Amino acid sequence: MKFRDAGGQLLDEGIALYFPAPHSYTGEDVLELHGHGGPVVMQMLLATCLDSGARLAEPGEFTRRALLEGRLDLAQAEAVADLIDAASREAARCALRSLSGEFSAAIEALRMALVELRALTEAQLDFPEEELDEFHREASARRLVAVRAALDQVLDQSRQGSLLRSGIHVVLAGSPNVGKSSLLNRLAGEERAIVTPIPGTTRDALREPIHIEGVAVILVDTAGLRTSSDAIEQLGMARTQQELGRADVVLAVYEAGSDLPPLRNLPEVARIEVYNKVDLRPGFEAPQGAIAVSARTGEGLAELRRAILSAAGWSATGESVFLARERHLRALSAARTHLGRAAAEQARWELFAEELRLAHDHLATITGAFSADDLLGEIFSRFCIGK
Ligand SMILES: Nc1nc2c(ncn2[C@@H]2O[C@H](COP(=O)(O)OP(=O)(O)OP(=O)(O)O)[C@@H](O)[C@H]2O)c(=O)[nH]1
Ligand SMILES: [Mg+2]
Repeated sequence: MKFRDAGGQLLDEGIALYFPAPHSYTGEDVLELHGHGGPVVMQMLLATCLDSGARLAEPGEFTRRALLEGRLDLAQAEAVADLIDAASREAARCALRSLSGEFSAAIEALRMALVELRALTEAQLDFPEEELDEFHREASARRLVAVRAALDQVLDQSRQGSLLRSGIHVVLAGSPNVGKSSLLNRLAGEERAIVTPIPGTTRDALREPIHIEGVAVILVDTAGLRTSSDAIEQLGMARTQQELGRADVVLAVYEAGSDLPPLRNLPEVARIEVYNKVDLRPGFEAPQGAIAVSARTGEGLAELRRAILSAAGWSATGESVFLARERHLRALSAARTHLGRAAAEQARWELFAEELRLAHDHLATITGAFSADDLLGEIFSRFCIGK
């Protein structure tokens, strides 16, 4: 059809699609105009709509409306933003699964199990003198064990998924000249970092996003650690320490066959010991658990890639991973803590019931069954404009 402005002037030709409620994304009446695109024509079309009384959507407004109309729950709404922001194939796949409601269903199943357990418990509170007391206690203890196991599983799947959201931070650390920058270049498949035979080449931390088996990994090359009086090098080493503080996995890089002292003061995170330059040491055997590689020939790199994923806790089962947000992880952990307390309070029925209630409330915040308005505002303000 032809798009014209208020004066009848032709703007563009395109399609107008009408979605009557409730068969639209938001569940309301929606009219979509599809033009030819191009910034100028689009701007004119938009200006004409605005002049006729429309207004621009706020960030996340469509999804917010969909939520308020009950088309999506909170976890699904967040999955929309995750899908748009997905930085890797795996992340996009997981976001889509959350959007289709898989994560919400898992949370809902936990919540329902808790509701049943609570119903059983509260009934006991009303009739404390009943004879069946002991029987009920045992039944609820059994149910609690099952709910805790199910929650642990969801938490585990969510922790894995949270790695997909943010990408796995892998920091290369080691003495100068062991080949950290060369390894980064090899893993990235590009000459990103400067490599020279001069110890102390890298002065600043360098980040390089890569993918390993479809999983986003952020490699960080750092200044080699040694005692140095060079002011720039010292600043560089301070950055190395900062980066180490954010690492999910540390690659402690050594030179094969040289007896450099082991790295000290590494953070308490997963670590892989890497012996580089094995091409110079034929027959070199890496110590137990360490990996021998050559940035020059590429030897050992496939093994190193696999080791990075497994050290980060990524298992390639893929299918059952939830793209959880920090908020979800916190709620799940809080629920877990309360269930743990409930297990310890089985002799005191009122406290047991109260802990169950608290666990239930935390779970409910994930899908938004009882969410406060400010939480909604916080979530939607991070959306890209419109959607
Ligand atoms: N033969 C051989 N040489 C390597 C290998 N990896 C790195 N080198 C050489 O070792 C020297 C130092 O490499 P870099 O990658 O700059 O080492 P670095 O650990 O980043 O050093 P700094 O930035 O100074 O801390 C360069 O001359 C590289 O060509 C390897 O696997 N085999
Ligand atoms: Mg370097």
